Amino acid sequence: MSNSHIKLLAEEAIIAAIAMALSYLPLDIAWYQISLGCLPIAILSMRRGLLAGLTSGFIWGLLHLLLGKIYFLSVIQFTMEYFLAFMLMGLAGLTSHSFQAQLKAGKSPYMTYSLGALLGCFAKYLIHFIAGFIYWGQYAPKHMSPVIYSLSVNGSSFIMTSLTVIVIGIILIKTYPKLFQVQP
Ligand code: 218
Repeated sequence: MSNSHIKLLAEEAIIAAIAMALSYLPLDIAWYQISLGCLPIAILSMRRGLLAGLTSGFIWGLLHLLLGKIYFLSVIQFTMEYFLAFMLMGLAGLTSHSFQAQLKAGKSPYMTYSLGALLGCFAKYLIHFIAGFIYWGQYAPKHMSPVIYSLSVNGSSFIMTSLTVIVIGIILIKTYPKLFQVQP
């Protein structure tokens, strides 16, 4: 393994650890949650690209298992929500190339960042939504269909998490753009 590979893997692991620490903040507000750990994964995905984002997201999910911070209803539910969903936050890296090009050219990268962040959050909460109506329906209020229940819980979590990741991310790009660029 080359030096740069080791550096990259260390970065992915550190970002996953920061995301995990943020998962402990009590951000289960009303019936929805803000998953603040999505922010460092989005930043790493912009900085290092799709594969790095997916890897770091996967480690973030793995840390939930190692630290026992999980809800286990079935093996498939668990695999979907703690490996697939967390990993898919790294899809934010799909816009990494354009983001880097815009930063370099001095063009505004905010829309590109926001689109990537939105994609990652959407994919993550789409998996939670699907797991939600298949496995979490028993927790729905009486007379509410599991699909509507899951849509309201995971749909609002998706909106609030995306807004948070986009707003704080844009502030960070404005104030500290170096965070989003690998230094030579
Ligand atoms: C309706 C419903 N309730 C709960 C869950 C489980 N869920 C939702 C979002 C995020 C996470 C990961 C840990 O924060 C989990 C386990 C669901 N999918 N649907």
